[in-house]
Amino acid sequence: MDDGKKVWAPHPTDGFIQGQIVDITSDSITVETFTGSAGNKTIEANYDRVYPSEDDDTKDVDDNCALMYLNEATLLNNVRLRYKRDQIYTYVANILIAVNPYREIKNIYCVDTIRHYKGKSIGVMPPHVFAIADKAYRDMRMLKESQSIIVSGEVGAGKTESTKYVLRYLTQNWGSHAGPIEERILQANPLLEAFGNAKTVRNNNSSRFGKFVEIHFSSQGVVDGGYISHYLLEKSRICVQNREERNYHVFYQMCAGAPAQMKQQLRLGSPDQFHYLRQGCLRDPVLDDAADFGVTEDAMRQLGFRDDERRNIYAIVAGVLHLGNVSFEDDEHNSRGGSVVSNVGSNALSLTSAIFGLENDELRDALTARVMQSKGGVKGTVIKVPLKVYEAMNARDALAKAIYAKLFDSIVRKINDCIPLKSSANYIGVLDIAGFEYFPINSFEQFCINYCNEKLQQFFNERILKDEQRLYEYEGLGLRQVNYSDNQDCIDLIEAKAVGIFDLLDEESKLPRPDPANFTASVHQKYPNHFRLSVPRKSRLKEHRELRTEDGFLVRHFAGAVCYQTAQFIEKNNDALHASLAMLLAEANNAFLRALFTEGSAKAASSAGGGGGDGGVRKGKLTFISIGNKFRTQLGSLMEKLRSTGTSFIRCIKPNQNMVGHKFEGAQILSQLQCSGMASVPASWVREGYRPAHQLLRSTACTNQYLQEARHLHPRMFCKVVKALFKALSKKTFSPPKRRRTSDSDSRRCSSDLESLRNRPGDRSIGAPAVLVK
Ligand code: AOV
Ligand code: MG
Repeated sequence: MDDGKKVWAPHPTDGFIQGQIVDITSDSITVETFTGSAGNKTIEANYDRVYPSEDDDTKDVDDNCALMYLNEATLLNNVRLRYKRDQIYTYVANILIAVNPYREIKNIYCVDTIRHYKGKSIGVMPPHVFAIADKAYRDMRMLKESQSIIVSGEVGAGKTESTKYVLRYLTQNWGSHAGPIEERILQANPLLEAFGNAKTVRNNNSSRFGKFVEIHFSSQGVVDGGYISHYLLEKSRICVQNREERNYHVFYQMCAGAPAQMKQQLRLGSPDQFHYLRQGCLRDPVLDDAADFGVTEDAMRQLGFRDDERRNIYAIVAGVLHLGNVSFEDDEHNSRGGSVVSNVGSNALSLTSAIFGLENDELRDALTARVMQSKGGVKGTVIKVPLKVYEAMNARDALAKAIYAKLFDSIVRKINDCIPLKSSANYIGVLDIAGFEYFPINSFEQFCINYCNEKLQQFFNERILKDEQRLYEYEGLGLRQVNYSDNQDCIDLIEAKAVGIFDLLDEESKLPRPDPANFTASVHQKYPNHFRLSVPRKSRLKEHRELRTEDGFLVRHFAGAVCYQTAQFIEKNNDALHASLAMLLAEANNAFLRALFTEGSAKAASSAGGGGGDGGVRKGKLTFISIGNKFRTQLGSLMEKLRSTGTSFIRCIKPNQNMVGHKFEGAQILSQLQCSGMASVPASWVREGYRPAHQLLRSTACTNQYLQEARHLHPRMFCKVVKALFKALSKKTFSPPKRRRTSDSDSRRCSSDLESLRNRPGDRSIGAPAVLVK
């Protein structure tokens, strides 16, 4: 590096800051920053954290690979320049970076724009989610292979919005024109969001479930139906929310927007009348609950939900709210303790019974006593054990959660019935899961969500970074390993059979008296020196004095360390409803409710059992169904599915924590780019002073320039590069690689991957070559 040349030095808030080198010692570089005339600051940094800057650092490029210097700092600067110019999308080769603008940008999603992107290769038009959707479609048609588009990013980064644009693009361009099927596929979104999204402190429309939406196409390439799979709705939210958060949107929508007659019939008032809503915040300034009720209602109508079906759904939602108002007090007439429904609660109890079609007395009994088989005496004798107030409240909450979750399942089932596949040659699936998240206190929900994000990150590594590596090998350049952080160890820690955290949790749950502290201790015992796991941070615990070290653990995820409080892991992991409540529901007069449990439970039992046979464990009258186990199985088959498709990636970036436009928090964004692997690929190219020939060949225009630049390489490297380039040029394409000494399946996969690269439909990446930087 020349003295006086512009460089990027690390900066705690901006990520990188520009300056010039003023001193170099044996282990660090001192950079004087350009912060204006008054008092230039100096920064001392490690060699490998100071990067060369582009000569013209005000010029942005569509594809980051077109930069002269490919490194984290120029990547960040490029994304920053573009964000300032309202260009929220940037490529890194075929991967799309999407920065959430947190405001409307004119015309970027309009019908005309959709039309302009149709049939265009990546790089022809400015970067866009539409271009990624189009590529998926062209790949699907050309390779006759199903495709998936994986949208990832942390909470609030814009995954759900991007997903909707992708679906809109696909349905609008290749709709059937014959039926309303594509309209229905789109309408599934507002409906799912009403029931499965909620305001959290990180996103006021946060998805509290994951989904994989498949659009199926006929052999003519026309939309022919859809299918939605959903993953793990967050159930705790139905009964409890943080003070600044809310329950699922639909509750507030009904309170605000339901027609007067429905409100009267279901006894709905303002949200503050309901215990399940009162704990959180009641209103969100951005959301219009009354208007959104209309949106939900329209969505159901357009999907083809009949009047009675909609009425049934609303009734269940209202029933859950009334159930939450059933309160208890100590039973003074019972010397053995126990509880009774309080005076205030009894009105709620009768409303709930009326809506659910239950006998008032039976519901009350089921909430305040537990049916058990007697231990001594005649075998099979059933006794009633009275419940304490807090136990009765738990029973009530468990019932509410079970009912709402089953309702959600049934809505997804119903949507799928409304978008049936007539035929399916191939599909394009879009994956939108809840993003990596951490709160001051994190529980089982965050644990599952973050585990899911680990799995996706691994898939990305596998698809992009490992493939990249294979190409290096194939081009015969003997490069060092592509540097990315393998997270297999973290995944094993969580999901490994018998010794992973999920199985340790199940182990404890199956005991007669499961104890969270035992579970936590068993985790720490199993992994005393695991890099990914440690005791919770002390500082974190100080803020919440009720926590002790043995009450949780800390996991170092790919996207950051998260402290989990394990107090409720055991109950949250158990999906089984207490026998007396389950029996009650199976006999409800409300046929819709009854069906939720008779149809749903059979399904749940079978899918949970699929996870290795230990999904359901008989424990007296109470069945234990492990949510963690079920989720692991579901994700396993999702990954299988993704591996069998071609994939495109959209990496969403959250620009700031305030959820506002025009605010670019460099350091936060840099960390997201690093975590998502976006900084890895180009960084390794730069380190080696080499850009793979396959990148270059997408645009022959830059081959000459490349050779010019390659002169700067070490002669031995130069020879290799030229050889690889000529080899590739003479064949115009790649031929399958030489057989490596790998397992059979591995090499088969490798050659089929290269095959698909070779056949990649004319995507052109406008890449100029990199130069050797050090
Ligand atoms: P997420 O899906 O990634 O979070 P969303 O897609 O819900 O995030 O985006 C959060 C908010 O950002 C939206 O409600 C919009 O206000 C805004 N937003 C996102 N993308 C755009 C865009 N392209 N244009 C304008 N505004 C946008 V989570 O589901 O919480 O992980 O669990
Ligand atoms: Mg979302």
